[in-house]
Amino acid sequence: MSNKIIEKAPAGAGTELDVLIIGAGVSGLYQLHLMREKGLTARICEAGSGIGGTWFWNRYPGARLDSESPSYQYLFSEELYRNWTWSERFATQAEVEAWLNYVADSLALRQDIDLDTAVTSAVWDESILRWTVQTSRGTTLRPRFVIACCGMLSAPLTDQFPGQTLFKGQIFHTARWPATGANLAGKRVGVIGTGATGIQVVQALAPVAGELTVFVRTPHYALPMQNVQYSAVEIEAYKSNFRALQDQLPVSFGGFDFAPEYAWADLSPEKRLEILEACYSDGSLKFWLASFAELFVDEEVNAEISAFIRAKMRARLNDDRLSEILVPADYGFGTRRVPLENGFLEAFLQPNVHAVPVKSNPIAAVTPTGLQLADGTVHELDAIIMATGFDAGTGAFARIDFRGRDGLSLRDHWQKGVSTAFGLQMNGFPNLFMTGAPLAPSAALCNMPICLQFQNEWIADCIEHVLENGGHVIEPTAQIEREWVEHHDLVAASVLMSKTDSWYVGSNVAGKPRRLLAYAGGADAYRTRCLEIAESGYSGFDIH
Ligand code: N01
Repeated sequence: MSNKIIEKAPAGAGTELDVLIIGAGVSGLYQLHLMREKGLTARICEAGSGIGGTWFWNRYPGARLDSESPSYQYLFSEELYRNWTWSERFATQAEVEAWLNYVADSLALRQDIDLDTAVTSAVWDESILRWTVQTSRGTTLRPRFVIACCGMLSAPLTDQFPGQTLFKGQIFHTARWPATGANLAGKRVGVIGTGATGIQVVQALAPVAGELTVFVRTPHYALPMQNVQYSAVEIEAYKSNFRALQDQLPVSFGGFDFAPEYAWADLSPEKRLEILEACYSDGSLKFWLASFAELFVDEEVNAEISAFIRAKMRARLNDDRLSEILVPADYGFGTRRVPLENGFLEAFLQPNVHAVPVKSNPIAAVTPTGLQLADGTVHELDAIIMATGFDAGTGAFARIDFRGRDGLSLRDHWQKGVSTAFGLQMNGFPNLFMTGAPLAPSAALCNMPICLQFQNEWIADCIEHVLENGGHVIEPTAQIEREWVEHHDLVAASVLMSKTDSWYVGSNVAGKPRRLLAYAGGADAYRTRCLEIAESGYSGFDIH
């Protein structure tokens, strides 16, 4: 069966485009498809040398999905869905990257994608009602609309320690992993960071590295993944479920096909435990997102569920010293992004894997031969892996020099406080749209493709509306942006994750104003609000 859904599509070459899309990841690819469907000329500028966004850049050992493959999907075409076959429940980075290349080929998108082309600046020109966009290739484009699909987690925190350039061995950030791979077999490898990325790296490298030393500042709750290779029967079963996913996921709280079924307060302690055990055994994000909704808002419930996970972790480790380093003690389960793991804790039981606590004795510098801690201890290493995370939400947008009306700088705008209207637009930046940006569920409190698709579709319909009604420019009013930020903050104040330090609130970047980056009121409520705006003729948005 042919993978081609669209045999021919209009080329968007030329400098005076209708739409410039930044980024060829999950979001940008679909946005390009939608723009073509609307009959608009559009191109993607992509900084990477391949398609896939996050799934192109994050090719570190062990990288894989922790949403289930069949629901980490585009839902607009059953043919597209059925013609790709996932081999396992939680697919590897390589498989997700291959899938996105399949999508690009099936929709004939490549002809309108410029790889190795980073957008460096975008300046609004009021005299011609267009953006002037400069790229790293020295080209200039003049689109009417810019849609920044830059990614929520794509500005890696690379330069973190004094002396990094002096290191004589190899030094990597996980989000800039070399396409040719890295030969770490038998080497002395240091891993900095135990977030979702560090966890995947550690469990992948424990059997490979000669000595693996893991520098742990804040331990993460470990939730075991139950991965399975799909049989032919299971493949047909998940493919046959497409219509149900299409109906349910977009209107769900978090873009997943599970939701909490019971309230904690209604159940006996025995029944609560039974549900926790069942969700735990499922080996998916269900334990976090669909056991008990109260864990996000109620400190007592959260404390009990945190204690449940801690006990599981301690039992797995069966080692007081390791438990002290690796079991979280000072924040509640689910108040940081919960990753799934597969043998992460057990890796530390191997003789070649060492946990080094660095909270009270922090990493002070990289030396030519290793890492030095504040107390002067040096760990000699052949390779250092920085799983140190990202300037999330704002970072990928702010590294582009966006200048809105009257030269307003996006960087300056956000330095005072991260603010958007629905994570889709900002006052002062006409005809600039964003996906995966702060103050929307797609800022990582959601199964990303599901929430991104909704934003892509809303933007496409919005641009169509503007043009069909003879408009040239759309921009949210300062008032509707303020109202959305106030509503966002009200919801954020009710969830415990606002109180815990993590990239969710920007506390991992020095000087970043604190605000919960993702809208926590649910993808379903967000969708309803955005659709109301569209149905009202975009009230709160100035169109002229
Ligand atoms: O980044 P992180 P990540 N000294 O910020 C530590 C998604 N994702 O790349 O917590 C010592 O979570 C830092 O310590 P602390 C997912 O949404 C998805 O792991 O700041 N340590 C922390 O341990 C995830 O949440 C998948 O005290 C330092 C780590 O580095 C998001 O990406 C897989 C340090 C950073 O953790 C980001 O995850 C992977 C220092 N100076 C990622 N500086 C999937 O499975 C930082 N750290 C789909």
